[in-house]
Amino acid sequence: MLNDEIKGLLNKQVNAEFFASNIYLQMCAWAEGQGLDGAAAFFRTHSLEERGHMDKIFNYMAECGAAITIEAIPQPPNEFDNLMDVIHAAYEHEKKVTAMIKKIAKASFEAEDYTTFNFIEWFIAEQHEEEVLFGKVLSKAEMLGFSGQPGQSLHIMDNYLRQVAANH
Ligand code: OFO
Repeated sequence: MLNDEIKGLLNKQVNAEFFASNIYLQMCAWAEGQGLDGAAAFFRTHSLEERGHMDKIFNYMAECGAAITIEAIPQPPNEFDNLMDVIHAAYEHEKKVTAMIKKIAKASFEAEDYTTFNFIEWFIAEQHEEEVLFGKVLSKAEMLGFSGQPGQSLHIMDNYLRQVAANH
């Protein structure tokens, strides 16, 4: 049985994962428009992953008999200066999600709701993985001296993101 605070936080997270999925889908669309196939594949894969996160929380709430409300999802940002700008925005977004997940962990621990605490641990590990992933992409960009401008490093970054998408 979930308490009201945890129900509220989980419901908020369901909607936040939808939003995250749309953010990455919009980034995918932006990359497609720039002819960056590798980046598009990377963000598409990520968009689907976020949709999977939404499903996971949705199912948990349904199993617990908690009411779920799907809310209006805000429009994601759709204007970016360049690929570097997109990568930074994605990394910042993941950090925000990590803070939300930690809030659920804290609330469930404090409420001695160890079932939810155990459930949300998967997301803590997942957020760590995602922050590491985006951190690696940023390090790669730095290593290449990539500023986001057209040129050989843009081509290398696009290919790198294609490989990451294929192996993730
Ligand atoms: Fe990017 O992990 Fe869910 O939101």
